[in-house]
Amino acid sequence: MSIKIVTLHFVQKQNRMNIKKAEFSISNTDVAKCPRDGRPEYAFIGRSNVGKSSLINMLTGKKGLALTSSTPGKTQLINHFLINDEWYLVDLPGYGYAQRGKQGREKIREIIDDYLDKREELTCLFVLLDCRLEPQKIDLEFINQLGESGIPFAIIFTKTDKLSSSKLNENISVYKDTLLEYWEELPPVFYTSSEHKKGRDEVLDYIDTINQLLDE
Ligand SMILES: Nc1nc2c(ncn2[C@@H]2O[C@H](COP(=O)(O)OP(=O)(O)OP(=O)(O)O)[C@@H](O)[C@H]2O)c(=O)[nH]1
Ligand SMILES: [Mg+2]
Repeated sequence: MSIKIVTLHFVQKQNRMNIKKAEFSISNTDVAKCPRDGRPEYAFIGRSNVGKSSLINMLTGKKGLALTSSTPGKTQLINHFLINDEWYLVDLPGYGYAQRGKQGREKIREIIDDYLDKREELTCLFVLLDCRLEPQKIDLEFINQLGESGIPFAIIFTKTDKLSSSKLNENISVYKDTLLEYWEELPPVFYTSSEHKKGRDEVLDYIDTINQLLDE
């Protein structure tokens, strides 16, 4: 099976985005109650504990903006953060957390699927993958589903501070080969460490370039 994915590929301009303002906007489980101002938004998804909330704090430079925890299952709502009064970062609950039980997992999955299905403002979804792990079935299935529903996405490998550069390269190469078994091409890929503030400029510049294209 070869799925054609929708990605936003372009030559990135070297403009450094400046986060002048980052503020919490609203949290809810109901996509109909998300902000209705039409601003573009960029959401973070991935398995529980992969580092979504930490990444939002690292990108915005505000440590306590999104709540984080060493225990999986911390984020349970759709959280909107307004950036520079112009666009949103969205922290989503993680999928696949076993301790939540089948019912709990299904409820979270419904919130996520509803958001992905209905939220027209979603401009790019960043799928976070823990760089230490081999390709996980749940992540591959999730990404396949994005391909089928035509949602533009990019991949972020998180927690890169936890691996040596040789092990990191090895893991990422295995991951890319696995992705290419399913897809014709790779989406944009980023490498981050919230601990070492790595990958910040690359992710923010990518968002900035898309925002500028939307303004044209
Ligand atoms: N070493 C290291 N630890 C990280 C990094 N990012 C996150 N963590 C840690 O991983 C744990 C989970 O981080 P969160 O940001 O809460 O993860 P999440 O994906 O938002 O989790 P849920 O909200 O439960 O879905 C915390 O203990 C973080 O300190 C990173 O880049 N490096
Ligand atoms: Mg979280």
